[in-house]
Amino acid sequence: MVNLILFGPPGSGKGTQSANIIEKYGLLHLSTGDLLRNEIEARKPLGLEAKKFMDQGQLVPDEVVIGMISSKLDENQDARGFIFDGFPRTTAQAEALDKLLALKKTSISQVLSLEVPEDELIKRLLNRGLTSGRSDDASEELVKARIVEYHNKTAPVADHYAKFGKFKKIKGDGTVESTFELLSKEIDELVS
Ligand code: B4P
Repeated sequence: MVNLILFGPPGSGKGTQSANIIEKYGLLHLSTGDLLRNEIEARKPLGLEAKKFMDQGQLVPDEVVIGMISSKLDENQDARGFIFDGFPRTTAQAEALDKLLALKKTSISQVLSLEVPEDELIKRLLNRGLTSGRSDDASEELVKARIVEYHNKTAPVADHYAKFGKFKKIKGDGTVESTFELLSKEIDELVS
């Protein structure tokens, strides 16, 4: 079983590359951003609570996202592997994920971290905001708040996995296709 974490700041291409990865490798995609947006669209209490944080560029509380991932792992017992996109975003989430996977007698195979300069991240997110209708892409101020949140709370997750030799940086500022080629090289080694 191959379990990947696609890691990186907002706008680094996690969602974009996950779509390519699931198509090529048949892994099950778990994106906490997508799951939260589904809850908001369905006007569920969890979504309405999460929206307060997302609209300010802040992370949603750990217990909310950990609970969501735990349910999804239970619902998909037969998956041949998972790609975690946008999760874990804090060290507490990483520790919880490790425990949930250990209960299923598996673990994270590799963290692939998309490295993109900050000015490119801002450009991409503001560009997406022109058409996505996503409130958290709406202004430069909000986009920058998300990047600050990433540096403060999410970047330490890299050390958590680097300790186990499971963290790998991937150049993410090329085209979607060239970045996918770099990711594929790494994933091919894991699945072979
Ligand atoms: P996410 O949905 O994870 O949002 P994201 O980080 O902006 O997405 P991503 O990085 O996947 O976007 P992509 O580059 O693919 O999270 C949204 C919010 O939900 C968070 O701020 C937080 O509030 C909450 N949340 C989610 N998970 C959480 C958790 N675990 N804990 C707490 N809170 C959580 O796309 C960006 C743009 O770049 C697109 O327009 C794309 O087309 C473009 N792009 C991608 N690759 C490109 C390339 N190579 N060249 C040019 N453009 C490219």
